[in-house]
Amino acid sequence: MRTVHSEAHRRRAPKTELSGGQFVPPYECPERVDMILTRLSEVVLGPVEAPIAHGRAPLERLHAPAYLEFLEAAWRDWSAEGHIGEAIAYVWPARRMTERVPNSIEARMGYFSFSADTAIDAGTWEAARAAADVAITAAGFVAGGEHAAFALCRPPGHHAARDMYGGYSFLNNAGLAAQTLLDQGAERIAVLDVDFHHGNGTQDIFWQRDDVFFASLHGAPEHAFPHFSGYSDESGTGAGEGATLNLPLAPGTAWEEWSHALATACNAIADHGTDALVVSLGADTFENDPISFFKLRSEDFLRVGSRIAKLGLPTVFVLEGGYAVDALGKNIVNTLEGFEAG
Ligand code: Q9C
Ligand code: ZN
Repeated sequence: MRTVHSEAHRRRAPKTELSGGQFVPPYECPERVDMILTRLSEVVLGPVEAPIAHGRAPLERLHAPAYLEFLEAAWRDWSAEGHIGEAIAYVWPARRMTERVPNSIEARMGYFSFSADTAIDAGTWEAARAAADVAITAAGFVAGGEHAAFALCRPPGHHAARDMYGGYSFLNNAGLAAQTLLDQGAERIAVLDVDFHHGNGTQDIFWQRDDVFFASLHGAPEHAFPHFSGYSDESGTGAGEGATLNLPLAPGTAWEEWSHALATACNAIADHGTDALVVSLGADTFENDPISFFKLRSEDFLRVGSRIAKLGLPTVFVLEGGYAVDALGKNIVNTLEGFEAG
């Protein structure tokens, strides 16, 4: 399969992440992509190619224009206040407070986000746009007849909702891939989210739609970020009723139980009758991931790929999380190799 990748991801290199009451070097770092590129160069998977720039129009299919305007201007507006540190939200419109859209940057940071882990720096918008172009380009390959493609993108996307960033995500790369497949002729798409965390953003974007079936395996919200979504009773609404499937799993979940949930998700996708598949591919399910609590081993990722291949669907893999950086190349590429081996 072909891989799409842009060096512009390096423009996102914040120095800070608020974690455990301290500022730490961000888990979601440029070296993650280096590890995957190195592993890709060691195996025979296919070429690595640059994305096509698609501009703003595809972003506006899924994200609110006011949100995109906010993201584009956030660093400039924050810097203009004379702040020394990176742009981090710290006040949100919580219960019973007003939801009117504010003008001041410190209020807009909270209005357009849901978590404080994600700092915005000078290159964030440029990198997020390049990641979206990577995902859209990879989806275009599959829409054009390729059996599969890998969008090697960062920052990740599955936490990005219609008008909120957080969880290291700004633009919903997997959602953009799904919308691209629909716009180029598919009638029904499934998004299978195997990242450790719940894909709250993807769920939000497709919540009321029946043309994108969303299935997610993730750490149960009682114990895991983003905490306020991903319960098993969240199943969509309106036309989208039944088109969302959440499979929350307990701390310590290892291959046997995790793979059972994967089979449940894959069977639901098969039953739904979709034309193509988008996989939100995170490897933070790995046993040594520093911020997660599942226990998958590196060899298990081969089996993840081969189980997904059994669906027999044209497939776009979109990189999400995975923070055990030294093992990330192996774990991600194992998934792709397992898929290619069938
Ligand atoms: N103390 C993705 O994997 N912060 N995002 C966790 C732990 C958020 C993960 C804080 C983790 C977001 C794409
Ligand atoms: Zn994750």
